[in-house]
Amino acid sequence: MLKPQQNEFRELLSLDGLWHFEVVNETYHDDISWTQRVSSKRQVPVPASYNDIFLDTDTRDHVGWVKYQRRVRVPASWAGKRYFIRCDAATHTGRAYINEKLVAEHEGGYTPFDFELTELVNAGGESQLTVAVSNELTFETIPPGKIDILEDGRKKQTYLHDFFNYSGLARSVWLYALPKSYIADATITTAVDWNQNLGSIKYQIETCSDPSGSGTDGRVIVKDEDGNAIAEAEGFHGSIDIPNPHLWQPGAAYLYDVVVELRSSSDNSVIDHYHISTGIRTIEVRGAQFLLNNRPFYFTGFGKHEDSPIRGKGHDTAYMVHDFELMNWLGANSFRTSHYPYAEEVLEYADRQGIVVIDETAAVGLNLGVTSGRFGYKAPNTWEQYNEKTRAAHERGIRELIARDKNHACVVMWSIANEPASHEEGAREYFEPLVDITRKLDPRPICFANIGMATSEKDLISDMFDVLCLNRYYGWYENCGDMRLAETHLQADLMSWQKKYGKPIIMTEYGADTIAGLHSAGVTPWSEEFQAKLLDLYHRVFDRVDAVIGEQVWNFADFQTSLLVFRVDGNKKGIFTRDRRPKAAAQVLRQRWRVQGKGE
Ligand code: GCB
Repeated sequence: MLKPQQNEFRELLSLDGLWHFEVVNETYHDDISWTQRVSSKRQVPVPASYNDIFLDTDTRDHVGWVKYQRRVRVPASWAGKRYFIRCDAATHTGRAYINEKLVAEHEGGYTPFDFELTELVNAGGESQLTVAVSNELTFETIPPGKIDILEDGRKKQTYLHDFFNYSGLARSVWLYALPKSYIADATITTAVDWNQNLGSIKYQIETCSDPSGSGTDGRVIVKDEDGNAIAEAEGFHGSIDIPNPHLWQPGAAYLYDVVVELRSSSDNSVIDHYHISTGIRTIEVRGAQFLLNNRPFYFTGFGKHEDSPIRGKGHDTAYMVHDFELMNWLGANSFRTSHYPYAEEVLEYADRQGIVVIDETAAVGLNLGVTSGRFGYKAPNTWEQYNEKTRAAHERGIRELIARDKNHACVVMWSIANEPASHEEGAREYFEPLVDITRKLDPRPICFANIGMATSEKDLISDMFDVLCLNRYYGWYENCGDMRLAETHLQADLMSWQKKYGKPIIMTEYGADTIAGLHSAGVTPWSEEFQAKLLDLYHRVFDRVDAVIGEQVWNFADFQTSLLVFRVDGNKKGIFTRDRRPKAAAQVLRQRWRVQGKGE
């Protein structure tokens, strides 16, 4: 699961660019057609969701498979190495073929998969790479969805989240080479003994050995930010002391370079190495406080989305850096990767910038009551509709998220679901094993984002989690436009959680849809004034409730949704428009977080 790197032992080539592209017609199913040559007349950029690239709605709203194809040449100089391809994401199911051979299949649209080419293509040789991608969501996938057949025979995908089901190869694809014996995985955890001001870096290395090669040893070297080696240790696992550590702090990141080495036992020569940027910091939930480096931390920031015009969920470095600049301008110190794991580059950048991340799985929409409530019919019990396969997919999602992101200093908590039906019978049985698995995999605190209908009296699972993350829409979905009722209800709600659990509370969603440029002296919903005033109201209430240790506004920017009568070209709860222009509410946040220093 280690992200590929380039160094003197490892090679890395990008396969990004234009790929040949075809929407798969439902009628072909035999194996040959999957790998037939795709015409070069239609090409699509990678990385990008394909939906908004073209102008026809048949492509945009296609339900099922599409094919991406290109030629891949393995450099002749890679002879004697092992080489692989990695798709950083294929949303939601990916199948890879080398020439006619199926070589990989992966479910889960936001985590990577790799496959080996060594035995299939000679160094110096060329082959055809086809990646088929399906966007279908069912009751057995995460996130879940449902496919109906329309009266004219077309498939229609519905799902239980509002963001648009962007599909395709939205992240990079890589060709990379490793030495025959290599470092397969490394897990780093850090601790600090506050009495002695002594930091420690614990490590565990997994290797993959060449059966015909000599034995191997592990070694770890820690370098400071200036590149000076300051400590080292021998062995595949151990702990390294760092006296007077330079801490990774929110807003002031410091990253040690942990160099993991694989050496030959016979002559001690280095066979492979891998660099892990490591921040030394501690995380602890104590009573109703969230301690970062032994000091109470207050989260300010957003629920975000990977979403931008034209490229959909395609990773874009320019948007990423600009988004972080905007967050910094407001004084935001954190965000949640609502509602799926984001591109790894985003976490690397958050590590570097000292931005705190709540890292979420793609388990959004495990709640049949949400839409039915809105349309006024009674939904069946959620947990009777989902089954063991849903839970297995959810478990895989948790495992892959933690395997991918465990070494990031920025990740301070795992969110294992957004707005599940935590108040319906069966929720506890569904979540208990998932909580156990998450805790076994990693020591970080865990949470899920709670929906308003699962009140403190009705919710059945919150005692199993470390932090209460609440999504609330008083003044918008409830008591729309009524600021007085919104304030009373919000306060009563927060107080009831504080009283019942005594755990820290983060408001992980609050906000109102707002049309940029719509103004109203009477402060009516949808206007910029209303959004600004509503945020003020929430902040007043947060400051009255001791257990509230964070506020993340919904959403950082406007984003595209599926077609719904109450969404005009998307969800407009952004503090920024989709092209990142600030609405008036940005000044409310800037005043509170940057000028008054809430969260510092
Ligand atoms: C929610 C969801 C989020 C939606 C938001 C809204 O509770 O968690 O995904 O976008 O409400 O604006 O409706």
